Amino acid sequence: MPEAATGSGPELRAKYDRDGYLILRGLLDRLQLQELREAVETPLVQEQRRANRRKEYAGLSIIHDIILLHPAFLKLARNPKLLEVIETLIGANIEIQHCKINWKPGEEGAGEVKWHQDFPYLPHTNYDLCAAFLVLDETNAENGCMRVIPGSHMLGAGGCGAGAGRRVHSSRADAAQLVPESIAKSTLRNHL
Ligand SMILES: O=C(O)CCC(=O)C(=O)O
Repeated sequence: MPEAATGSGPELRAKYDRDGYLILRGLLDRLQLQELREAVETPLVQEQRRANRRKEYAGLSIIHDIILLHPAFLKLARNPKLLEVIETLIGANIEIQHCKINWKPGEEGAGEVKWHQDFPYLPHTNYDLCAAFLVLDETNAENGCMRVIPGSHMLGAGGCGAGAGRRVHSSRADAAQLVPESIAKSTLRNHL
């Protein structure tokens, strides 16, 4: 299991600036998680999941603007503990830029999301953005956890390949092999 980040606000901020991500545990309690797990099982959400299955990603299904579909997700977006951490990282006056839920089949190669950076998808004039990623199911290397390359945000945004710079050039993605096994197995994001 990967090491969770702990410490004061400035310590969390320093770790985030250095590595490009933080792993936090216990932000939500059991009941809050249960509420979200029940929300994803509701007919409305499941109907959208089936409708949005993406053939080109071998079964990955994405519902954008999930906070508009079920109030449990809006409640999550307003969770004071979550907002407190985000404020520590990027400052106050937080706005949602977008939100979504991803379903990945838990089989090898199914629903694979390739190495990429988010920033070129959401060009902004500064870097006061962060992605909050919550895992609702157990996730590990075998069932396709998201992975990150610690510190690779320092390579810069969009400079990672020919063309739009959204997908990462394979030589950069090879850097994934440098990620310590303990991190690679457990980190949540497949991001540079
Ligand atoms: O779930 C994953 O493996 C990656 C998801 C992701 O990177 C994204 O949605 O931007």
